[in-house]
Amino acid sequence: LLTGCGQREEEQHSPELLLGFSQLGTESAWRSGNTSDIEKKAAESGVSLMLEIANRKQEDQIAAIRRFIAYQVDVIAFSPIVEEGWDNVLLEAKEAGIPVILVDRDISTKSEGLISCHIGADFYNEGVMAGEYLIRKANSLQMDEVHIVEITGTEDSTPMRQRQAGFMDTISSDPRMQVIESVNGDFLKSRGAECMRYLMEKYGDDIDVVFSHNDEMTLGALPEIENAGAVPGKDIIIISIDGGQEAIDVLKEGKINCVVECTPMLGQELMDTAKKLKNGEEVEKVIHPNELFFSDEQDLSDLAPRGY
Ligand code: GYE
Repeated sequence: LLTGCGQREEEQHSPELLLGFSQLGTESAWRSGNTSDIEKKAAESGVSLMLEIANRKQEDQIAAIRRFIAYQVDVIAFSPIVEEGWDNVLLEAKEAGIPVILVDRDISTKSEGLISCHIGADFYNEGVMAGEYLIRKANSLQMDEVHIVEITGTEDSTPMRQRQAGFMDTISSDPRMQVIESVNGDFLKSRGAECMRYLMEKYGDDIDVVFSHNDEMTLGALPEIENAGAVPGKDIIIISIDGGQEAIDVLKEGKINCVVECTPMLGQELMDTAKKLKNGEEVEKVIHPNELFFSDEQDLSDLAPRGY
């Protein structure tokens, strides 16, 4: 009798679902906002979350996924730092019968059926929006040559590859556009600063545009432009991606010209999808959130706080 009561109690209080999530790191406001949103939405949805934050190392993420498998979680989710190299651990998850959701970044694999769903932004389209803005801006300033430097995100990561591809595909039909150098800033503020210092020393006044793959690197780059005696937003057109509060404030000050939104608020979709997978329901293969775009073409005085 006692055991029976105990069991019923346990059933009532046990969480609906145990979700293991491997976050790739803490490199940006975007990343911290993404982690907090997932923690918040898990708590609100009655999902018990095993959260592991890797130190931007693929092997840490693989070890975390192996712990989730050993623990027999219901669903595994992770944000892969790079696209290649996940097949072995994902096969192990598949053999254990645990569905896997990709959050934010994608993977590249030739194996079928390793992933149930990918919830993340359309990074290619973000690059397209950045390129389209630049074409409009060059038209309005009547520029006849546009010298661009690109500060890219982590090599071999989805947002780095797709943002670059979308941007290049968009500007390449415009003969004024010329990317004079592309450097790897690894999505880090400190690297953004180093890259910009190097670029200012090498090209100085020749730079018309900085296309930076995230806000963190942009915020690192701006003081380096000023130190070199140029005015960001005026002498050099600054294009960024993410749309965190700090970058939006700097956009309003006029030192950034355009910020393409990439929302980190993926927690609710993740919880809903994980529950469906646990119940054996069908889910969509790819889920892209809606995204906005902010620039000096708009009045942003009424913009709500960004939340990251
Ligand atoms: O743009 C950047 C973060 O993968 C979309 O990673 C994410 C990117 C984001 O470090 O700030």
